Amino acid sequence: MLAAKISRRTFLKASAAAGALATLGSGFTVLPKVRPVEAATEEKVVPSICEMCGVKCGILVRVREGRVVKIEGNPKDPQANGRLCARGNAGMKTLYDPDRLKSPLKRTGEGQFQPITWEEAFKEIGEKLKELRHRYGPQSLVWLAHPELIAPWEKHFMAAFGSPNYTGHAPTCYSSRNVAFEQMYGGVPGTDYANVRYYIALGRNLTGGIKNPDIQKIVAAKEKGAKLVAVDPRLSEFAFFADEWIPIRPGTDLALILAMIHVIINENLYDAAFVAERTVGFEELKAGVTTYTPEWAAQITGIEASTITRLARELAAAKPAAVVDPGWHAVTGSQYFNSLQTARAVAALNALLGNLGAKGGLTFPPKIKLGDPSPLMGPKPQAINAPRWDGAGAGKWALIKAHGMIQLFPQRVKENDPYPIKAVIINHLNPVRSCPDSQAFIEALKKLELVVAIDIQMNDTAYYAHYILPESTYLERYDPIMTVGNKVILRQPAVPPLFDTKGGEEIIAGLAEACGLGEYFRFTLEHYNNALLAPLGLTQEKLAQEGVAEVLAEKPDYTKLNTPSGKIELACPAFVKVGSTLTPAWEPPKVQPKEDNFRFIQGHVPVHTHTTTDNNAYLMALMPENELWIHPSRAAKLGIKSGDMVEVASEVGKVRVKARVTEGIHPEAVFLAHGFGCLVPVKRLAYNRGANDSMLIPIMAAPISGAAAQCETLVTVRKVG
Ligand SMILES: Nc1nc2c(c(=O)[nH]1)N[C@H]1C(S)=C(S)[C@@H](COP(=O)(O)OP(=O)(O)OC[C@H]3O[C@@H](n4cnc5c(=O)[nH]c(N)nc54)[C@H](O)[C@@H]3O)O[C@H]1N2
Ligand SMILES: Nc1nc2c(c(=O)[nH]1)N[C@H]1C(S)=C(S)[C@@H](COP(=O)(O)OP(=O)(O)OC[C@H]3O[C@@H](n4cnc5c(=O)[nH]c(N)nc54)[C@H](O)[C@@H]3O)O[C@H]1N2
Ligand code: SF4
Ligand SMILES: [Mo]
Repeated sequence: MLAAKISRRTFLKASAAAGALATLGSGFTVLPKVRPVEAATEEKVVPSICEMCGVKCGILVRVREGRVVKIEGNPKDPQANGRLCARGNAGMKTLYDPDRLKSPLKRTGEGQFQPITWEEAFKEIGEKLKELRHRYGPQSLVWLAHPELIAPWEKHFMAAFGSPNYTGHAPTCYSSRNVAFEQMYGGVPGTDYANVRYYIALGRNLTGGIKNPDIQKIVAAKEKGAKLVAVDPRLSEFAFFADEWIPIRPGTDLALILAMIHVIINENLYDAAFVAERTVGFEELKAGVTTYTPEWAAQITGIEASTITRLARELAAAKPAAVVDPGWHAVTGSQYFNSLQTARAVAALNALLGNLGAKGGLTFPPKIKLGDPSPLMGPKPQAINAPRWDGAGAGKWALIKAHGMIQLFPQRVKENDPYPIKAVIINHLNPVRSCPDSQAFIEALKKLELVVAIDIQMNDTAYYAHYILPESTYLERYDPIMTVGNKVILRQPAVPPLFDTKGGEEIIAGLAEACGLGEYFRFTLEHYNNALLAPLGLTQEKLAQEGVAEVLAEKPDYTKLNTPSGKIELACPAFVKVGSTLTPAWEPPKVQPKEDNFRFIQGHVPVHTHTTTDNNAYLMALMPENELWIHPSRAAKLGIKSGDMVEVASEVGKVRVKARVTEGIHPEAVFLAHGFGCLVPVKRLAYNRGANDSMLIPIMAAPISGAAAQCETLVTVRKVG
């Protein structure tokens, strides 16, 4: 049984130093046991934070003779709990990747770069930024990032520069889920996975789109007898692990959830006391779902009406330790035009179960009161009047100020709309492959007067930059502190930088100095961390010893939510103001495949992180390329067998990739794992391995949430070899 195999011991002992591989039947891959590293007198153990994905588990880094020899989970860290996933274990190969960026680079031609000094790089970038600000105004600079621990520094730089254009990756990931829960619950709750008794995942692939702490908890819940249901058009890693797999027609989860609400209200299975005390708008919700019967939903979803009714009854019977996962990326996050309505329906259904704040239900994290570093951070930046480049936060996009619409960047650059964008700084992000339409993004980068990429490796986006500034990896640098639950955690270097790289804070302060904004950055990262830690009686130095400290945290008050009514808004006027319905309502997905084409769906895999790990030797040994999943009934008609090369084509691009014929995919869809098909020859392991999904996806913005809706893409498939 998988649950037994992913034991604490396996996680702890799994080491990236292993050569041989063990693959569990689910496709969830862990590395086998190896000899424990022998304690040597000179060995030091540095507690720090993993950055092989955004989850940031606590790690213990073993260093011998100045070299990292092993990375383990920190048992004191609430996320790692002593264990790491395959990617966390493989971090050494990112540190010691021979293809890493080793010094600042300046572009000299297509794919050609020359090493320059940091002084030269800062000076030349600073002069260009000053010139562009003078000619086009500060809003002509956009900063794109996957916001990480350094994000407050990036935002401070942009505020000092006078540009409103700091933009994260949200619409390619979680915008719809966040907008729904922010408006209805006042924030996005997590799930108490450890204690859940009945759990439904709408495409939330817990064992594939991994969050280390959650996977450990859901395994524990399963061991205690929880029932796990995976709704997914694909036999995902979680569908394999769960008790029941419901292979839904893609894009139709909204109908399933609306019908479950219908059943739970009609059969009086909801938590009436909770609904009366903690929600508003129940009568409107009830009236809104009268026509959404299981029979209606069966026709749309392809799931039998009796199954829908059974799932609703089983879920309600387990309340309040019963949850439909709010999700992350896929269905409720950003992949469909109706993702926002789906997330709203999920939020409403959970409320009917009365699970907010209950054991095994939805939870908000406790809050730690940190200090205010702003007195250190120079003069108060002037107010900015220019609108954002992407329009987020105004008019029909009023609800997405914090999320933006990064995917529109190529169009806005091309059209000089709403004003000329002339320069971009891109940190910890690879939009050429993580945003839709890779080719359009490349064209936009070529049009700009200044492109600066900050990364640890030459990614597909940096390849088009005028300047590349190499950041030290997470094993070589400090970062702003982070908090999880009631703990504060520090990232600190395990080894000094191997090459001529700098920490993010030095890069940002260096850029600021060079464009005349030095007065905003007359403080060090240690000053900054100490200011945050001051109320807790801690300093960076003290925290460095164990890497983790437990502190006092304020428990959330579920009786007073951060919504206009202070309660869960089942009927939510905020959505009406931006042109939507008061309560969750059916909206079909944007596109519908026919007999000669497919819906193109994508997702993440257990042993890689997006496009970040495609040159990591250990992880590439585990999974070197992706394959196109196609159903046997469709493959037969197209004469396609497993292993054949196929061409996949959409309205914006074409890719070639191997086919994998499998019953584990809905016949109307084909699936490709995200994160392959690197376009840059410098990354020797990654280059041209598998196919780049983003090449096929047109640029879109779903109504209200602005989500990128990557799965609203139609493709044709033909055999080419
Ligand atoms: N078609 C399609 N597109 C998708 C997805 C999908 O499933 N399908 N998934 C979406 C999702 S959920 C997300 S979150 C986004 C992610 O999209 P991105 O945020 O662009 O993530 P990556 O593609 O991994 O690129 C991250 C970059 O950060 C760099 N990096 C890693 N560590 C460091 C560091 O310590 N410092 C610096 N400066 N850089 C570092 C890596 O080398 C890499 O170049 O992609 C989205 N795009
Ligand atoms: N190993 C690993 N872990 C990761 C990441 C990673 O890249 N690698 N990325 C991290 C990030 S940034 C994120 S956002 C999360 C993402 O975590 P998830 O949101 O759980 O992961 P995705 O891979 O985006 O999920 C896609 C699943 O949704 C299914 N799906 C597609 N269309 C539909 C549909 O219409 N209905 C239903 N019910 N299912 C559908 C797909 O088949 C796939 O199994 O993972 C995080 N953890
Ligand atoms: S989930 Fe895995 S890769 Fe992500 S931070 Fe944790 S150990 Fe590292
Ligand atoms: Mo994501």
